[in-house]
Amino acid sequence: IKDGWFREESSQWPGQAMSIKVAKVLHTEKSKFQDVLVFQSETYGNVLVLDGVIQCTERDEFSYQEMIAHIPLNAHPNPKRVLVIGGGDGGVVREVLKHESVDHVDLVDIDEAVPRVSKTYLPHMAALLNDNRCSVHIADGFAYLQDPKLEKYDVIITDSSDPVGPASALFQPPYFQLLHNALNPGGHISTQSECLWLHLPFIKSIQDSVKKIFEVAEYAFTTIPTYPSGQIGFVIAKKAGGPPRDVKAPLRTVPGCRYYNNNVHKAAFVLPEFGRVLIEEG
Ligand code: AAT
Repeated sequence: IKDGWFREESSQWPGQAMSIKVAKVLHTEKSKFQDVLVFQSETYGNVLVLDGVIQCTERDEFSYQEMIAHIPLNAHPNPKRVLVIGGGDGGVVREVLKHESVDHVDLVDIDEAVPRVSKTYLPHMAALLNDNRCSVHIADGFAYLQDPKLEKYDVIITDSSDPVGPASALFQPPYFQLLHNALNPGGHISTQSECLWLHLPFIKSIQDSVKKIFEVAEYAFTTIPTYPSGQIGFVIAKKAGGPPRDVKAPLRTVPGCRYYNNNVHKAAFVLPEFGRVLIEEG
C-alpha cells in the first residue's frame, strides 16, 4: 500500500497491476502459510489479499463464486455431497448451499487464518461456514484427498489461490487423479484455471492433464474486475457422459444469483477465437 492505493504486482502478470483505493486497513498478519491483508476500499467493499494477490472483494466476488460453483452443481442431476478445496472465505460454500439437494459440504483450506478473518470482515461470504450442513477442515487439499477412508463426493470444486505458494500442487496431474478417485460415478469437478489473456499455455496444460484422467475437459469463464485482466476461468470435467457443455436435462433455476443464469451457464463455454484455437484445437 502506497499513497492510499493497494497495488497488485506479481510476476504472474508482468507489466501490469490492478490498483484499488484504500479507505482503511482492517487486518494484517503473517499466518503459517501466507501474508494476510484485509482492507476496506473506497469502492469495492472489503478486500482480502493473500501474499499480495487479491482473493476477493465484496463488490464483485459473486461473479467468481457463483460461476465456479453452479456450473458443475447445476449440470449434475442430484448433487448431495460436495467438497470445496481452498475457498476458506466461504463464498463458494454459500453458493453450494443454494442447491436444495446438497446435504453436506466439506471445506478444506490449508490456512485457518482465511476462515477466521473472513468471518469477521467478509460476513456475507463466510456466514454459512457455520451452517450445520458444512464442515470446515484445516488441511492441505492434496493431503486431505489422499486419506484412504475418504467418502466419495458428487461435486468437487477447487477454489484455490494461484499456483505459486501452497496451491502449486493443486494444478498438477497427481491432484487431478486424486479428484477422480474421490468422485462418485457421474461426479463433476471445477477447478480455478486462471486467465485467457495472461495464462493461455498454462490453461492448456491444466486442461491436457485433466483430459488424460477425465477424457473430456472444458474451460468455462467469468468476468470479474478485480482478478488480473478482469477474467478468470475454470476447467470443468465430469466422470462420464460426454462434454460438460452438453447439459442433457434442463438446467434448474438457482435462487439468489446476480451473475449466473442458465444462458450464462451455456455461454461460459463459448471462447473468443484466440483462446478457442489453442484450448479446443491445440
Ligand atoms: N474464493 C476466492 C478466493 C480464493 S481463496 C484460495 C484459498 O486457497 C485460500 O484461502 C488459500 O488459503 C487456499 N489454499 C491454498 N493452497 C491450498 C492447499 N494446498 N490446500 C487447501 N487450500 C489451499 C481464490 C483466489 C483466486 C485468485 C486469482 N488470482
